[in-house]
Amino acid sequence: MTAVSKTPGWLDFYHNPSRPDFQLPKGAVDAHCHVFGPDPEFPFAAERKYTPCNASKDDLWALKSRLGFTRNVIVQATCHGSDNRAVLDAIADAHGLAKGIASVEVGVSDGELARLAKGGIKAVRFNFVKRLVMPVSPEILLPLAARIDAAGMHIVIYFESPDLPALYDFIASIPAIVVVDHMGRPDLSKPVDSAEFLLFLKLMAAHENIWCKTTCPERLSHTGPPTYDDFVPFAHSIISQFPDRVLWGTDWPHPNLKSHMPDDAWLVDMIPRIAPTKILQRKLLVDNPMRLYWPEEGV
Ligand code: 0GY
Repeated sequence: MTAVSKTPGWLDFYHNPSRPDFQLPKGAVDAHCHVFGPDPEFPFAAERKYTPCNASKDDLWALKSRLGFTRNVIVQATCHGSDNRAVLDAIADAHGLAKGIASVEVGVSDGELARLAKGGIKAVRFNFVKRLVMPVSPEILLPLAARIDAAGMHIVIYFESPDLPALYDFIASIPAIVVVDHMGRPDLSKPVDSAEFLLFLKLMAAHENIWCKTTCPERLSHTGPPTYDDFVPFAHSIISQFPDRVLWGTDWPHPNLKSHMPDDAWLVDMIPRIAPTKILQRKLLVDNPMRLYWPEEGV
């Protein structure tokens, strides 16, 4: 079978990233990353909105050791639809050092949810980003959220900040842990005390089951690489207010970036700027992800 062609203009991940200046704490978790294919072993879904480069589990393990991480949480990317085999294969290859976030059809059976949980899947992602998927309505997702919770998993949710007002009540009503991707994608050109970002902080303050990934300077920043200065006040605000409900990840291999591809070491070197103390760094990178994804380790 011949490999499929990448989306025109697709930026491949950065090969041979630098070693970061910031030394990660022992046992650090990259809690948001993906694998793409490799196609044709793990073919991309017919309904995908983009065709990426291949980015295999072995490429991910090489990045992990280059940057100094110990564990990964691998998020099913939309280019694989609800076929979670590439993520499950990576988890099985990681000897306990990787867990996963799946995507499922709304009609998924309880048996399939149990199978995913047994394979190391810890959550199901609800995606409301219209350029990536056809979003499913909250009324349909609520009963599914209850079934996911019953299967011992939580919810990861991806949306863009203009959609938060419409999704607010739905997110607030989910009867399980909810992890919001990329801080709900705030507009970093607005002030950190803009109504939009304050609404997100209000959501987190009001609901102790809601967590957040302080991820994606490379995706959200307007000031740009390598220091992504406008990202810092937003991520720092969340980490300082909710230090026990924040996670960090690389987002490697950075799907759909248009302007540049970061050297992943730049992203790691952002960490002491958004989490300036050793205590915050340990919560962000070790204690919180371990509690959520490896509770059996009792860290
Ligand atoms: C991300 C971001 C994106 C893509 C996906 O599943 C995906 O295709 O997550 C994006 O394009 O914003 O979370 O890595």
